[in-house]
Amino acid sequence: MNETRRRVLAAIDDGPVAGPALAEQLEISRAAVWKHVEALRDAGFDIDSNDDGYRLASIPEYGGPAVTYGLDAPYEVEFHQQVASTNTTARERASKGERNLVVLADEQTGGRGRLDRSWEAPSGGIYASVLTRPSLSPASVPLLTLAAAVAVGDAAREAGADARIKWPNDVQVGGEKLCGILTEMEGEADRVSWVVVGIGINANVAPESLPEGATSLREQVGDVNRRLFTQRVLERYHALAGDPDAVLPAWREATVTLGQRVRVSTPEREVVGVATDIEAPGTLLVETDNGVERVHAGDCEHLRPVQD
Ligand code: BT5
Repeated sequence: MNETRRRVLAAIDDGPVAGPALAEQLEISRAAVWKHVEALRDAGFDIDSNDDGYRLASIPEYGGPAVTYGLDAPYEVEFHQQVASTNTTARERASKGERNLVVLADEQTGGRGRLDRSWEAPSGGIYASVLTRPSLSPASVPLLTLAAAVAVGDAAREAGADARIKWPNDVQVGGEKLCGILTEMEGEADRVSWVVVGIGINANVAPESLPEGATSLREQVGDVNRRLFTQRVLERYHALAGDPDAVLPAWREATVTLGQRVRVSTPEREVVGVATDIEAPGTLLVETDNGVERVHAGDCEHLRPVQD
């Protein structure tokens, strides 16, 4: 949303504000005020106008302008009712030089997981890919995946779900998957060019439309306000991405993996033991029979504790 439109909305939020006063406040012509108001109405904002002036009556339920409105993070939001994969679209935007963009969709027809797996993304979920160009080395990028998991976990707990993070990239409730994260990037050895953090949240979707082992916010706590939920996730993600030292402590607080017996599978090996801690940028420490092993990436299974 352009800056003037943002300011128009802020000004008429507690309205009414008369047209001439608005024009003066924003230092634009009265005709320009009218043009912006019409554009905002087209975007779904309900703006009353009468003799007293303009007043914001309601905002759209969901979509790009709705999520951008009042968002405390520097992202533009590009919304699609349906798209193949928000990560793929965000990568295309990255190749055109864009930054600080969130590609958001109601539904994906070709949602992607890690390692060419697919992600079921029926209408009603939250599918968001955050494109940024951080001053980070590629080696530090896994921290952003953790930051996204913390952000979703916090938002889900605020909504009443008992959400916990499973290393490295899942948010679960009661062992069932609520959210997955797919981080993609391009860069040189010592500097990232762009990063896309793709976040898939089973929000207002029926569990029957999801694979086995998945759950949704609808199932756990009932439907949520997707506009507010998405804003909370983006705001928390943005704050953590700008404060990397805060990520690991927040992650430790919210994870279910630490203290568990785990089996971590990577293409090269399998590590079994007790997950004891996490190190930057996202390395899991596993206490095995042969000492501590460090695992940088992989699929993690929580095992039942050994019975005595
Ligand atoms: C992930 O992969 O969990 C990453 C998922 C990222 C999805 C987001 S949506 C927005 C953005 N655009 C995209 O195209 N992708 C990102 P992974 O850890 O590999 O888990 C994939 C596995 O999770 C699948 O093989 C299924 O077993 C399972 N799965 C598929 N859809 C699911 C869903 N909706 N809920 C829970 N589990 C699901």
